[in-house]
Amino acid sequence: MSSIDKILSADLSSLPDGKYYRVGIVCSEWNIEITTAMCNGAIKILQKAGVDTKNIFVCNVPGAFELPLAAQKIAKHSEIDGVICIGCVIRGETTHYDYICNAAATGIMQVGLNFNKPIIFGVLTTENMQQAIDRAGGKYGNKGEEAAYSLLKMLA
Ligand code: INI
Repeated sequence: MSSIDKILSADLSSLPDGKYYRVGIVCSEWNIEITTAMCNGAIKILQKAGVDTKNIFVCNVPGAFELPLAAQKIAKHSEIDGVICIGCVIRGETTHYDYICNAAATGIMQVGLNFNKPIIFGVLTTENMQQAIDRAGGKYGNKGEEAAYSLLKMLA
């Protein structure tokens, strides 16, 4: 069973119709193999839902800490319906991890509340690289796909 089947309980017809949506994706470059896999997963689900490829706007930021500002810049455009923020923070040996995770989570939520639009938290916060691999197309699915599904549900 693919990860999308797991998310949707094998009912692919339950994806909301995304034909008229315009979506931003902000993808962090830290742990780029992971975030690229998640970003591709998100795009795949948006396209499967009918979102026109020309209505998916992807931009990159250096790290998860920068996700809220970029999401805000995209969300302020009235024609954008929602934004997916994708990142991967892997715990190191300092509290740096906590600061980045907290800032990203709080900032992303704040942008959604400020603009009254869904801004999706597609950020992996893991103990190690293996846990990230497992969630970026591995044994626990692809959290980028789930982020896109969450956005579509919120828009619907
Ligand atoms: N950014 C991440 O997205 N993931 C990480 O694992 C990470 N680590 O480990 O430090 C990380 N740091 C960079 C941070 O997001 C900012 O880009 C940087 O602090 C500049 O503001």
